[in-house]
Amino acid sequence: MKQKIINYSGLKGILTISICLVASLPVFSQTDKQLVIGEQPVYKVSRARESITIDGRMDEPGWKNAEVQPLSYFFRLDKPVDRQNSKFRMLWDDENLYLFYECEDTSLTARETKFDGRTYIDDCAEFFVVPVPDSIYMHFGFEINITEVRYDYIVLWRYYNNRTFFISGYNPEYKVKAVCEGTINNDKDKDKGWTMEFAIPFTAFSNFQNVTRPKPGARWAFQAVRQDRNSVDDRFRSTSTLYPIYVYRLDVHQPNRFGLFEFTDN
Ligand SMILES: [Ca+2]
Ligand SMILES: [Ca+2]
Ligand SMILES: [Ca+2]
Repeated sequence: MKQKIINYSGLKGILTISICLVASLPVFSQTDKQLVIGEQPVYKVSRARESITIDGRMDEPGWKNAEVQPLSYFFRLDKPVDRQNSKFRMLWDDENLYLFYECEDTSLTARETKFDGRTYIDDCAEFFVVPVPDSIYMHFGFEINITEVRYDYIVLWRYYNNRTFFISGYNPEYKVKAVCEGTINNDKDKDKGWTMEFAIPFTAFSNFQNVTRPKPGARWAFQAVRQDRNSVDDRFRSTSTLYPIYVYRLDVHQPNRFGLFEFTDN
């Protein structure tokens, strides 16, 4: 069977992915007990009843209706200061997925200024998603630092010779806004934290989203991650995740550790 996996056309990098990709790549079933230790909880995504303004603030009443989950699985912890709390929320409507990250942070730090650069070394919100209810070897990734520098890509996890490939030429349209309480890149003072609000249109997933259309009851696989860097001169950062990482240490992209979210009408 001839497979067309990814085709970029024009400057916008319009993505087309054939359904063959889903059928042909190896799949970890969410119910495969050999691969999944315990059942991952399903995040229930409430509907946004009114328009959401992407301003980094939770002023809209809809956010009060969103399920709140802590990013409570920490790794790469060095000092107690590295264990800072984060909360994750998500909503949806007919056009968009909305994300909200709310993070305590005593030291706001972000150095990357280059689009598609190493934002993940900074204070950074990360979201990995694939519009199917299974952990396949491919996902879409969004990693935005607190100065709103974007790194977006498609991951092909351990795709060839056990190597993982990041296709950074994927540059979808979406909105993101961060609000910082404190001073960025000043180690001398004590900051309060940051928030980040996203609207990712379903069109960012191109025709892939037709596999499991957003509607009540539909489930997609995902992971939410926060990177926490606390020193301007040291690239060390701690990491916290919504779902646990416990097979390949430090690899937040391992797809069989993703959880699921479910679109609801609530
Ligand atoms: Ca808002
Ligand atoms: Ca990109
Ligand atoms: Ca920090």
